[in-house]
Amino acid sequence: MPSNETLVELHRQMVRARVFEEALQKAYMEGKTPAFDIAAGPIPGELHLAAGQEPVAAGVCAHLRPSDAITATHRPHHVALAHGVDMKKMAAEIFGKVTGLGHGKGGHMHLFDPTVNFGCSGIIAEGIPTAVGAALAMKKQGRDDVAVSFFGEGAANAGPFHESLNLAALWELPVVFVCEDNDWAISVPKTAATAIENNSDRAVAYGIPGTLVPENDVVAVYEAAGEAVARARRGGGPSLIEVKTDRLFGHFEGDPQVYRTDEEFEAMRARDAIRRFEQHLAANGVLDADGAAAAWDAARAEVDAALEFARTSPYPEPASALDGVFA
Ligand SMILES: Cc1ncc(C[n+]2csc(CCOP(=O)(O)OP(=O)(O)O)c2C)c(N)n1
Repeated sequence: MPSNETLVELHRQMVRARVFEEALQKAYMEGKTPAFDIAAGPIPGELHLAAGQEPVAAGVCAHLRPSDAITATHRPHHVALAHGVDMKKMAAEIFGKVTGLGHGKGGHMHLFDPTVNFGCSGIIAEGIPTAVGAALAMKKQGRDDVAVSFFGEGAANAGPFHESLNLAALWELPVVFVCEDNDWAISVPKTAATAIENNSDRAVAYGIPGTLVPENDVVAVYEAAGEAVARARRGGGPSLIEVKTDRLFGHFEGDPQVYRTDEEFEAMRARDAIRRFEQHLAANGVLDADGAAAAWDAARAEVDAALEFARTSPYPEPASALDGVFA
């Protein structure tokens, strides 16, 4: 069981991610309506939000340090924040500004922060073999760092998932594979894409441990990840974790979500992982309502400052368009 201090930190990280994404959601729609114009407004292009999936990021990243490597997906914000990526630089990148992590050239699906070894990609399953490569480097260099790859249940049906687990198992690499099963790959439900109910069962095919976290519960994720990260650090090789989580918003902002029912939305909102965790913390005397409210207030202040930094930063100069481009 995590200490009370850790529980409060898990809560803080989840709240930061939720507030950040709700603010982005609002900013994203500026100028894009009435007829949805994806190129308009301060955040042009697609935006994929992970609201609802905060327990996965907070529970796993609580065990990591900056020298550990993370690969995330097109839905990366909750993981980036939990791993210590600077919120201001991240916001600026999402707004396409020169003060951003990638000088405004990557956007929200391509956030890279070498100071904490964080990367992500809009290419499905791309980060899985990349994490295996990072883990191979760590092993060859004799470090006790670990690589963690976050990916969706849709990505678990792609070839790179299987090849990565196979090699990581064979070479006993320090990598933890974390599947965020939010049940949807865009508009395709998991049941329409695979006969496997729990991807954690696939671990057995590669001779590595597989753990199912059946609820979107940050403490359960923390416990499962703690074991997997410790095993990887002590040279015990890779493991696979699948967490049943919730994608509260659309696949991307502007997604009409005609493929989901009202009942599904109601059920998801009723079991919101942050609110349920707050009830748990209050019932156990860890954090009362005032303490929880203070965490939301602090997150709002941090997010306001980050978005203000992003909005007031300049765009890159056109003359710098080819800087940093491989030719
Ligand atoms: C190689 C590749 N194929 C297809 C796509 C288009 N695409 C973007 S997101 C997505 C679904 C991903 O679903 P999942 O892995 O479950 O992640 P989630 O969106 O639920 O977080 C697809 C097919 C892509 N980006 N890359």
